[in-house]
Amino acid sequence: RDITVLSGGMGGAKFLRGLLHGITSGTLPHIDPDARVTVVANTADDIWLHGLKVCPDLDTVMYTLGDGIDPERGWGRRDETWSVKAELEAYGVEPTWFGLGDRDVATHLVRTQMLDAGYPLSKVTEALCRRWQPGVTLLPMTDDRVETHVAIADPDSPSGRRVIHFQEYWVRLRAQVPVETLAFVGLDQATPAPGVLEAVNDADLVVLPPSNPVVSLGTILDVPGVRDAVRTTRAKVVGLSPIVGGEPVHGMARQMLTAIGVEVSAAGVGRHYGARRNGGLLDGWLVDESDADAVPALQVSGLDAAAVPLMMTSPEATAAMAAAAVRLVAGA
Ligand code: FO1
Ligand code: CA
Repeated sequence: RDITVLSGGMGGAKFLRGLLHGITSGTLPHIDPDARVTVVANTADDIWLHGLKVCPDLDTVMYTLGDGIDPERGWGRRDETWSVKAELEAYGVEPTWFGLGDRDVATHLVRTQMLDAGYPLSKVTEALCRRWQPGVTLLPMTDDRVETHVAIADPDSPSGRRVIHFQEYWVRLRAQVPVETLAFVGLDQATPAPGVLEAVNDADLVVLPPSNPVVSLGTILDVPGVRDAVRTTRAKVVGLSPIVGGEPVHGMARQMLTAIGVEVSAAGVGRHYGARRNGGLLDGWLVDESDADAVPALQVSGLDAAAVPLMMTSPEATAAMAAAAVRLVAGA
């Protein structure tokens, strides 16, 4: 069986670690221990900084599955040091709000050098993964440059607003101010990276993990061709809610969902993706047990839904979530 997972950064990476744990331990129904996993990762929070191309979601997945991640932060390298950051600050070079660790910088140097030499991001990612051996095929959603920008209110600006890079919104402003609009620069001109459409079309199972539905999975789905591939693949498509008990488990889903007019609830996100039999994306939608009361209404709207514990507290707990997701669509 081939499994394809569309992934953002931390939520997706954590889910993938549990999924791989479930596969290798043989606890996923109908899935062989030698099942292959392909990950299509979001690249819309990528940023150029100090002349370097930084791909946070690709690196978070690669480091997490390659056991190089800092487990406390959930991003960047373990045992990190920060001399480069301190030296840049001593020069007064902006931005100082984004931390490139010394070990992490090596990844960005290799990536940028290969991009400058003409390799596409997908080839660069393959090369980086030769070191990290993440146990999955890791694909960027596109080789083209795509960047998420966020418009926020700014009374000092003549237009009344200011547009900043997604990373500035998330890291410097900690997502503490409302989003007026989101702009996904380059997204509608982007083409899927080699292997992305095949990974969706030829899979037996496509999983939408509990990643951000707007700035992680929304951007992957909006790469022209990807959403249609998910709609029409012969694979079963199952998603796991990133909203638990009416609250985003992690990150900035509230601001982002509000900005695109989607209700911040497990049911709201499920309806946003939609049921495949009604032209949407999902065969099944898994919500947390605390959102079990949403299941009957979701089923009425055509979506097979079930409620199980959805907190990724350990690889074992996450593997159990993955098993429930497989079970939900296995019979469908
Ligand atoms: N997150 C932070 O909160 N502060 C940082 O300084 C920071 C630096 C950073 C560098 C490389 C990288 O791969 C990720 C980094 N992140 C940092 C995480 C990143 O901002 C995000 O969490 C995501 O892009 C959202 O998925
Ligand atoms: Ca992300």
